[in-house]
Amino acid sequence: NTIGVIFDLDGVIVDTAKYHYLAWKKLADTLSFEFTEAHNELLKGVSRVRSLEILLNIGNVSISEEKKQAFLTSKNEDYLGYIQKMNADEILPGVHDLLGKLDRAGIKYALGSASKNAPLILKQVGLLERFEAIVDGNDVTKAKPDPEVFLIAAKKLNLSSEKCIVFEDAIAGIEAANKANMVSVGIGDKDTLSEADFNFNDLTEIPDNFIEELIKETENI
Ligand code: B16
Ligand code: MG
Repeated sequence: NTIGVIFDLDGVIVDTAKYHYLAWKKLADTLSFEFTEAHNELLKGVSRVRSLEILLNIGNVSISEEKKQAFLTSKNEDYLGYIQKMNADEILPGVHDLLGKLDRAGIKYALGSASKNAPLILKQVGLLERFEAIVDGNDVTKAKPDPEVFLIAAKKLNLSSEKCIVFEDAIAGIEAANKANMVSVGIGDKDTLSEADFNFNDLTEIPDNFIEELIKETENI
């Protein structure tokens, strides 16, 4: 009678949004329109293909399907250049403590990310072996806010949805967790993530007894 945890990657475990931004900005530069960090917020938690569509909308650019594919490839090549330089220093505050606590409590955790590069990023920062299961952009047909990614993760953890707690930094991710009937924990701005069951600015703010309390609460489910 236990629970499981599902972590989003970008914005919860590491901050890869800054590298996505640099790579998308380079593309916007070649297309001669402005792409700001505020624009980049719209791409958080969103799939690569959808991100390109949003970006092209911002620039009011319409291009052929062929060209889109070429842009997706070159953006990802630029992005890979950044993530290949990542190391354990880029793990966000509170991650080590929380994973350690879960390990000691015997609570399993999985990754539920939209990124097709998730395994590489986890390998770079030395966390690949820690996760019981990794579900990423390669495993899903429907992107967040569809709950598919988290439902597959729950299955891999051998747990029912109600027993899973999702840590997410994106609105689409909180929506996905709620749709999956999981406990949603918003990491970041409380007003932006107001749909979450719980809110914290970052993982260091999670109280010591948070997980224990959730175990008690879900005991009767
Ligand atoms: P890729 P997450 C998401 O990761 C990012 O937040 C989002 O900005 C990105 O477009 C998406 O992954 C796809 O990434 O191009 O590497 O497949 O937050 O779901 O861990
Ligand atoms: Mg995220």
